[in-house]
Amino acid sequence: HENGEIEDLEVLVVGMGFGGIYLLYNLRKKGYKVRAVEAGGGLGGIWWWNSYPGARVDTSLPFYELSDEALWKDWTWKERFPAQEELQQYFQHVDKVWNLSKDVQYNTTVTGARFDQEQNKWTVQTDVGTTFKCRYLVLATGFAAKEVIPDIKGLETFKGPAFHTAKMPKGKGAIDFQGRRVAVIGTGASGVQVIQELGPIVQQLTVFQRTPNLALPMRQRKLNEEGEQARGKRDYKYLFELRKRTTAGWDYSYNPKKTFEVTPEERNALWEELWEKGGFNPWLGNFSDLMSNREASDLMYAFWRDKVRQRITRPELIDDLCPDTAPSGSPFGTKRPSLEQRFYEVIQQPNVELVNLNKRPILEVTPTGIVIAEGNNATKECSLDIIVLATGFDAGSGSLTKIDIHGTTGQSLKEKWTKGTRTHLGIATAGFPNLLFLYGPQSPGAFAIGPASAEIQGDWIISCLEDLKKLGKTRIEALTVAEERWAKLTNDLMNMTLIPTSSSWYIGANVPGKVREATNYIGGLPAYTKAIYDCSDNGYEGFVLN
Ligand code: NA7
Repeated sequence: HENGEIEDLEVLVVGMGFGGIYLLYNLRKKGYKVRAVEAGGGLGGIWWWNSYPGARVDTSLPFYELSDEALWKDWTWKERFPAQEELQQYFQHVDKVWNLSKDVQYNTTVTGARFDQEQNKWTVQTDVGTTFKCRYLVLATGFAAKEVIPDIKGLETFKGPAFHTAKMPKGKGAIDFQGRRVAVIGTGASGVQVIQELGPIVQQLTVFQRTPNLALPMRQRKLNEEGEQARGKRDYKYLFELRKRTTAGWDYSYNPKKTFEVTPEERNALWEELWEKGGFNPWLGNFSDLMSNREASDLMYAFWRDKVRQRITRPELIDDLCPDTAPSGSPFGTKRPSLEQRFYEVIQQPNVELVNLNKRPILEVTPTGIVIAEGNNATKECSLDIIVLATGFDAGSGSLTKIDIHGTTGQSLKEKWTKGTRTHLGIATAGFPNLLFLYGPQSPGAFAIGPASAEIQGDWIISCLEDLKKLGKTRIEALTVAEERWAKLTNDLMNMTLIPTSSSWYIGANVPGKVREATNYIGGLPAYTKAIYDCSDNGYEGFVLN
């Protein structure tokens, strides 16, 4: 189609990360007239956008890939936790095998959508002028499509490149960090990765840290092609089944025992074992009360602290990196930990300065650097060439409310969710018929492995559209009472944990002014799968079909 022309589709999928890709391919296979739009220039969602040095997934293989044998049989991974470049190659492989790009309009951002009640169809506007008409609009825009840009005085006056980690210039105009003076603001997962990568190559790195990261060892390693991968692939079918049946999509769940049920020797033995395994093992393979019992969390914090302190050779950094007790707003386990490779060594390099923002806050950004308060009314300007904002995302709802969507009530989605997100099963919301979310807020989304969440929800959405077709219906809408129930459930589950005591994006606490509520359903993949299929088995309970 040409720009400006309206395409009349059964389904328009927005976003080509794992979720959108899975849906586009499988709906097309079933004969649907379906197309996709993607804001980026290629497939991969966050793996297209996040191209900062060191960007790497925190989920190991084979759990972080699609389960179709046609895709994995001829694909070989090089590392246990692949970097963005390798993930990009994987998505190109998926594109080739599944032949997706012919149905994707790239470099196109959906700006708004209106529901036509006469026809039960959506009209969808984009920033390039193309308009789509579709029966069902599926937003697979991911949990991290809206960046958090800190409100720092003078930021816009900086002369050099200043960008969020998800928006680093690519291709022509790409950034050369070699020998430059660089600032990184934020020490979350993205910050840790970019810091440990840049430290060794830049002239000077200044790290602005608000809260120390309770980073865990990644234990990265190369995968041996013939032996290890070929052997591993014999288990793939079993592993892909298994990932649907564990809480977060791994081949393990929490240890059924509680922290204080075992002897100190048993406890330490398990912790040492999990520490050696690396990855999220010390978090998601830990005792079952790690995230609900503050004493358990604090004891695990002490274990973590002592491990990290063994690597600190500059004692003046101990309080900033691994203080005696868990940092405020960050009990162990309540934030998604980063997986580090050599972060604690890099942060201690002579060319790296750690600025603890609680002691030395940023006063302003000038055209040439960042001015910080040094105490006793003294200030200091850090001279800089480049500023990297590793300041995170308006997770979950932010990816959806940034689109100007109007359903049947006159209220936009953003207006509807001002006082709190409301969805039925994390998939739909009242007043917005035929609008479906994949990997959206109040779904397992980012609290479970991405491809596993996406496939579980994607399969359900497909079976839902198939049922509607069989029943001769053209409209599905969530009921208010059902979404109130689901919001209560997702928040009740979250409130059973310590997460609400943290400043994590899991409860929207990282965005000033955002409602504090569960951004994800944390009841685990098996319980979620049961909930969505109980709903459809009971005649789409909580929805009205017309
Ligand atoms: P995160 O994990 O939300 O980290 C953001 C970091 O930025 C974190 O250290 C924040 O400190 C810091 N931050 C945010 N706003 C500010 C301001 N205004 N000033 C200073 N520092 C600030 O985002 P990531 O991109 O690292 O990771 C997101 C997810 O992607 C991650 O969980 C993985 O799933 C992959 P804070 O801790 O809030 O004090």
